[in-house]
Amino acid sequence: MQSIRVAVAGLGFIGPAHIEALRRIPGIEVVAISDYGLELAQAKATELGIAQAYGTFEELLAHPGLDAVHICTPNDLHFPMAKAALAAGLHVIVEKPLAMTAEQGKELVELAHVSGKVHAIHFNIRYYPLIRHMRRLRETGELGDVYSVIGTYLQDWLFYATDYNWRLEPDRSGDSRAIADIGSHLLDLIEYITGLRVTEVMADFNTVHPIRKKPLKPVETYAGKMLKPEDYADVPVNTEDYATVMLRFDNGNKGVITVSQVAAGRKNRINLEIAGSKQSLSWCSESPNEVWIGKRDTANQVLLRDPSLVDPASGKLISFPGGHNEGFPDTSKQLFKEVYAAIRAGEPSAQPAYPTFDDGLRELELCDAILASNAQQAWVKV
Ligand code: SOE
Repeated sequence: MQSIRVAVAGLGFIGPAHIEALRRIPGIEVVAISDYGLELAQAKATELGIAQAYGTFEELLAHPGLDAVHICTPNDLHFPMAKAALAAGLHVIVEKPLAMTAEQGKELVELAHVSGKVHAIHFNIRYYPLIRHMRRLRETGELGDVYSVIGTYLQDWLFYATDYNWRLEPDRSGDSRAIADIGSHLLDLIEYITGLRVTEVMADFNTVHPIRKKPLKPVETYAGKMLKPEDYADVPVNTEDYATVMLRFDNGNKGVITVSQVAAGRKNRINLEIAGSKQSLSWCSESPNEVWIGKRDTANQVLLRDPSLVDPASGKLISFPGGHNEGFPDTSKQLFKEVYAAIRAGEPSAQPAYPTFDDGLRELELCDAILASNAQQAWVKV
């Protein structure tokens, strides 16, 4: 089988996770990487066992015989890099958020559609098998009509004023932080599982640390927790540490999400509570191999991830028997398996099962409406 040759740009927190996932899929070879400057890129390439390192994205794109590129750089680089990669005739996989604004997102969607290339966004949380099982319960009518959705996404890696990261800098991360960074996952999951569309939002943000202490040397995502307090610079921060957003759905019912990156003890915890007219579903990313099924008239149930207990569409995302738990790293492997099946076919599938730039644009449009609602302290239509 001819190897698919892949390049990865950006080797901070998630880039190496992409590489690890790609290496678990037969027929894919990660042949080159790029990062900020040749020295850093070469160090990362040596550490990861990648043959070729480049100090610029332009050089990476010029690597001979590439088929696809993964863009895992800070948010401000997603748009220019994805645009250049499509122009270079590559299949493109971008980390979320797709871009900094819906306007940039719209341009990328148009370019991607015209290119005929596979375009995907790393909404990997969809690929916990029981997330797809929850969607199937809704599609088959077993959930019933959705009465309400309550979602939370809580972290503590930015808990201290001395926790610092590029996501705190609007020119690199965008005008929203917690909503764009983790709220995007939560809203994507809600619309993916329920099939509903959010039509209006009412948002209220809070910046718990309006002044943060910026360490005077680079810090990778999550690594800030390892630093000892010493020579920091005071930096004003105006993006949200916390947000609650009330939601109105196109079926007339409602929901609410809360995201926070300053919730001590919650490391990376997504919790979904979906109430249907026939039963309720509840799922938590800290125990992703089980889903709670709530009943009015009989005992509640807990379903454990097991290929024999879910339908084939969800079973496709399960590599190990029941009880042999799968987790965060497996979600990227399962997502890339579906993306690379399309790449191996040479073109996007007509109805992609994987999240595309169109899904990335959807989150940017939701984020823009949420930002406007918080600014106006009023309901805003999406
Ligand atoms: C930081 O909040 C982060 O790395 C997000 O950017 C990722 O999308 C999420 O999967 C884990 O947390």
